[in-house]
Amino acid sequence: ARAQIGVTGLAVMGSNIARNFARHGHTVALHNRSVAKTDALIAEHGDEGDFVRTESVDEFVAALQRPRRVLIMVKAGDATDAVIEELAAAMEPGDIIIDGGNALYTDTIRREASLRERGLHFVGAGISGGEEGALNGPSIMPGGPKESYESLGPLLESVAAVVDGVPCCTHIGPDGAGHFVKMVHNGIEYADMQLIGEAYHLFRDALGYDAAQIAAVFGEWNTGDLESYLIEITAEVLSQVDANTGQPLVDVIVDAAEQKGTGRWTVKSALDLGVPVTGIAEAVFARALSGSRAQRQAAKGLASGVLGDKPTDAAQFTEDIRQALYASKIVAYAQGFDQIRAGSVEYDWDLTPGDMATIWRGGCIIRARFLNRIKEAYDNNPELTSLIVEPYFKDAIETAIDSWRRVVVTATQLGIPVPAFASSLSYYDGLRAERLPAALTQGQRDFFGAHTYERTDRPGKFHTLWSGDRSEVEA
Ligand code: NBP
Repeated sequence: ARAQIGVTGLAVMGSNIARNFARHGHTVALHNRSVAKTDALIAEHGDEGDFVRTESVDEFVAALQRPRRVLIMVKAGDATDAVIEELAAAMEPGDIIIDGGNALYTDTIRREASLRERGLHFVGAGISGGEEGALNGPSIMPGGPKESYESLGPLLESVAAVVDGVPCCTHIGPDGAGHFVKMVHNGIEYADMQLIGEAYHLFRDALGYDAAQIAAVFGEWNTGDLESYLIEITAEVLSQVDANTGQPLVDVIVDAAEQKGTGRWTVKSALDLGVPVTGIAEAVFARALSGSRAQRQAAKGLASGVLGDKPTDAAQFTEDIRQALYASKIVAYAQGFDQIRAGSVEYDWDLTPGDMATIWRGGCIIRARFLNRIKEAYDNNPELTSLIVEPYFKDAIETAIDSWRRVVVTATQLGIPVPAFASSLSYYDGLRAERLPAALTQGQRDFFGAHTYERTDRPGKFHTLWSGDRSEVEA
């Protein structure tokens, strides 16, 4: 047995990460359900490093040095359970199974518990960066037992992206912690993409810019505070011209966004945890709305009730959109980090939020200059209550606030939907409000359900005898 790591599941992600390991000098055992993918990988890239071709699971497991380390990169869900079962039957106590797929973190918790009983280590590792990241350096979020990271960490860190000499990989926390933070990462990615989409919509419909003009603005933005992978690829997508029609490609793509489910998972988890991730939720719903073809067809031609004119100062409105995007992005991250903290408490994971900011700086889809600021914020104060009160972000929002409001007002007057910009602003206004209408909600709840309320002037729980003499009693 000579392989340091085995990879099973050699579709695009698995084969790229196997090549990444091999390019870093590791001997990699290869396995796939259908041997054709294994052979294709060896035929096309066998010269990139030392690969061990295997056909059966037994042969695959026998090719590995102990403790054996196997990375599973198959379709998330039932396939993962099937592969784990086959591997576990062939492996021995102390061996490590890593699931690098997009597993739901509760599945990871279940799998970890069941494999622990059998003496095997199970590491649910979130891997971000798509196929390019898998090959050239992804951001890796491994959970599972801390001991397994001792043997696994150096191997994973050797293939991860590196920023300022720091690998974008660290032990996140026990059992499902790695897949949980990967899920929240994907939720933030949804919010970020939606915000960029809303900015594009405003350029198109409020300023009348064509795709090439908008691409130029995003290209320019990518040299400043907004510098990020998503802004960069936005400029590239908007610049692409369709070979068939000569039109900008974006103008011939059907405007119905699909989703694979990680954004939805993030919102479901946030609902359970009671964390208001409004930006992520609006992003998930905006995709759903775009795909509501029957309703959109039926709603065509409904009254627009447009008030006011399009902005006349394009330079000013462009800067307003940039500021609104930045402020809303701060809110989306603040909400995501709140969810990470809440998950940590709920599952007793003892997560360090600053670690996420560090390992998301490179390799992953949401990599951005901005994450350095979040890392600094958590370095300065690991117990930070919310990103929006940290001095740098507080100042950034103060600078942006007028622009942010102008963008939401203008969009509303023109009938351009901006659910993520608007809900992020409402979240901000909600958090900073002196008095929220929740007092009235509590009164209503007490009226119809005797749910009680607290008072501003003395401790305790109280109930008004609404159907009696309306005097107040202590509950
Ligand atoms: P896919 O998600 O398309 O899965 C294809 C692989 O799963 C093939 O190797 C296939 O084997 C194997 N497989 C299936 Br399907 N059912 C199986 C079963 N019952 N037993 C054994 N093997 C089975 O591959 P991918 O796009 O490379 O993604 C791999 C994982 O990485 C997924 O969990 C994905 O969510 C995650 N991920 C993907 C990206 C991305 O950008 N694509 C990014 C981050 C994470 P076969 O060749 O024999 O059919």
